[in-house]
Amino acid sequence: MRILVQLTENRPEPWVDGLRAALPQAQIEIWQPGAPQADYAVVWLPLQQMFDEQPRLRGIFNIGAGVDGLLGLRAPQGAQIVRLDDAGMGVQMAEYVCHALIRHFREFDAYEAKAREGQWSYRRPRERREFPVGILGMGVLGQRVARAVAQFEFPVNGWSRSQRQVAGVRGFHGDAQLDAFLAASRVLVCLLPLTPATRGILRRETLSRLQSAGYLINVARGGHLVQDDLIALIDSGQLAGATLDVFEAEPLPVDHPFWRHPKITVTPHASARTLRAESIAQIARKILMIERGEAVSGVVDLARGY
Ligand code: NDP
Ligand code: OXD
Repeated sequence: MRILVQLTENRPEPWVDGLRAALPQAQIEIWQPGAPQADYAVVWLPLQQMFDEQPRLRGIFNIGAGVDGLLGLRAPQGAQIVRLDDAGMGVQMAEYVCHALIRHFREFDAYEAKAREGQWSYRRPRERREFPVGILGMGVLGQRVARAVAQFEFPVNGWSRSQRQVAGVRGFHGDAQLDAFLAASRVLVCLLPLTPATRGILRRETLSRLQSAGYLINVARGGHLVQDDLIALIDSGQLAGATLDVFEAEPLPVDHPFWRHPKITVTPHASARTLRAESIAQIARKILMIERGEAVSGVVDLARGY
């Protein structure tokens, strides 16, 4: 079995070493133009040239959960595209979202500002029932986040494409129920894949349907958000603020207004990092399953976009 590794924005060598240790029977190399035909590829933002040159690929493993970087490409016909399925990202995402939510709900930013001035000053306790959390995208990560948020006893709403029943979550699905979902939510968490159907979903029209003083946590993709609409809604007081981990252009340009906005918290696409050891173990396990003719989870439907 032959495996090629082609990673943009990531060093391929540690992946090659890890894959060789996990699959000693396989021949594993960094892809170069003209490489011999392989069975599997491990990729991040792959080049069309590799797909064109490798028509015999049977599996293409994306080292992230989001496959938006592959959507414009023509993959070899017989290849299943497989994304990371949690692989240690779920718990990180749960930490990140709970931190952002609780920091906002408990007003820790205001406490920190007072502490910097040496001031001992209380804030009025807020009611968590007045902070229902709406999660856009109830897949692997959305469900993990919903579970963590529910542990802190916030009401949780979830929105997905198909109908889903998740314990402790009020479920909404499809475009027809989006408005009702937004109206039932005050804190909005975006955990959708970026597809033609979801691009720009965080815009004036949708964000202004949130309960008053709404708050946005975007941990999915920058392309979900219409940036100017967010700033206008915060500046007008309709939204209380936002925590943003992902941006249309990454790194976020140094002169971007998000960096300095007092009600926007920015992190550098760090909410759930790909963990190499977990990811390699998952990919190796799935390659062996495909070799045995078994079905694997996390197979992407390119027509659907995720
Ligand atoms: P999944 O594919 O498991 O879940 C996607 C969810 O979105 C599903 O519930 C799906 O609905 C729903 N969905 C998709 N399209 C629509 C639509 N048009 N309308 C309504 N619901 C829709 O993905 P993951 O949970 O694993 O990951 C989600 C995203 O998180 C990734 O695509 C990636 O962009 C982002 N991400 C960001 C990271 C970061 O560091 N910031 C790290 C990892 C991921 P249904 O259940 O019906 O299929
Ligand atoms: C991912 C990411 O999609 O890191 O996994 O953003």
